[in-house]
Amino acid sequence: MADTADEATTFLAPELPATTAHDDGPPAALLAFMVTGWAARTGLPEPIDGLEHFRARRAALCAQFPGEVLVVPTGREKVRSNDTSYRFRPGTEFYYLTGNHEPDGVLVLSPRPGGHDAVLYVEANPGKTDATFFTDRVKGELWVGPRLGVPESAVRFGLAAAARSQLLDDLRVLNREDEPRPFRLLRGFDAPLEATLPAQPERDAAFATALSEMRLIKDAAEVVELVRAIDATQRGFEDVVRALPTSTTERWVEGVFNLRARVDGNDVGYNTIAAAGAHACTLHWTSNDGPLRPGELLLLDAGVEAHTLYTADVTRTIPISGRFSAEQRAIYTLVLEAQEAGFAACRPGNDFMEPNRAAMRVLAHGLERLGILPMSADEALFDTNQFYKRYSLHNVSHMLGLDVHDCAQARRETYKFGRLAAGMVLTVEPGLYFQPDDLTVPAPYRGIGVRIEDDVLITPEGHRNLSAGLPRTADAVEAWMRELWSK
Ligand SMILES: [Mn+2]
Repeated sequence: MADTADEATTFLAPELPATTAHDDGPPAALLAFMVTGWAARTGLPEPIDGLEHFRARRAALCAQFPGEVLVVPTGREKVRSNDTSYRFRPGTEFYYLTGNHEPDGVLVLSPRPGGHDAVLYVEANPGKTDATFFTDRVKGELWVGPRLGVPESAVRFGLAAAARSQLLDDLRVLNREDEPRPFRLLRGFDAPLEATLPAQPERDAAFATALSEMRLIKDAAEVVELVRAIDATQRGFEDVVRALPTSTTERWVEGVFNLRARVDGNDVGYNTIAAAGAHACTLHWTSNDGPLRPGELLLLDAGVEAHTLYTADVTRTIPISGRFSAEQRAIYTLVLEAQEAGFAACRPGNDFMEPNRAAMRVLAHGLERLGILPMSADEALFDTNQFYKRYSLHNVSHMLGLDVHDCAQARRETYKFGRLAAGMVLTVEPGLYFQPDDLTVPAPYRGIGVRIEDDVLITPEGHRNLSAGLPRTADAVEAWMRELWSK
């Protein structure tokens, strides 16, 4: 990182420590020199693609809350250590309604007769005649690149824009004591803003729920972006297979996949799970610090997040040396059969949980057939037993979209106990995991973990597997690896 003169203590955000230990402020003469002699900025940016989709989403939200002020912040940069931050990722709800990627923004929808006015509050770009461009290492243009600015944001995102520094005054005007207006705030993103508004947990939770539930059905533009993320993810999986003969660690696998995510998308949608051997039995193994051993399986659960922040969520379990052993193949084939049963239950009108029930029936009977289940499948499936879960551990579906576990604030009656409908996108991801120390499992199967995960769009006729470009059967996986290795 750059490490030159600044006046850090004056301009740093309060949550960041000063850097005066290694960095003194610039002399006044230098500052006066720095703010002169710059060409004027010219021109306005192009509007983002699909403005009409963002506008339609705002209108759909406002229609649910007539007469109320709606406040949706995107969040702020978070400190990783000392004075360095995590890479910023916009708040899902804010992005869904605006298309804006910058930190610190707040969308305010305020009621007027017949609807709402939208104002996007953004960090202003003071330009290079203001010394902060040079002295503010958190927001200064010379440190982190230019902010879009207020008039530019209005054009780019197709709505009225104002400086973030005006936000609190404007909210006070909207919320006058003699004429208070009901308002809703999306909490959890912007602590300084939250501190200025009275707590109203139930009303704000209902607002978060509405924002989650409106994302249950994806519009056409969202499906296009999910397909884009999934296609990039497929390329990432191919990269990993190509690199496998010379890869020796899980960390290498993670790096290969994540390179693709950063090149073809914004980032990974969640921390890559590169789990070799018995690590696959840890559901969210993200340390990825183990070796790759010939003869073992590699479970890769990874997704590219597109530039538009929609993410894929795909898992393949592949034999590191290119061929499944007999035991590995038996378990793999059973998980695949369970996934097929799950797919078959993916159609409009079915319960959200029906793919799960279908997959679990297949798993339980298959485990009985293989002599792994220490009781009958019927006994294991009995609702008050659910013994099969010792080996299957998790349900097979969750919604997918801007968040990998999308629509998480939706009510149970609309999500888990709701019905599938055309336009929903969900995963189908059965798995079997035999812990290496599980004495109920025959020894040859211990330490085997298999998950197969695809991303499915519910269509009026049934479903479409959006990640069908990656092979799924054991034979097809082996053939795919051979083919990639022969090139
Ligand atoms: Mn998943």
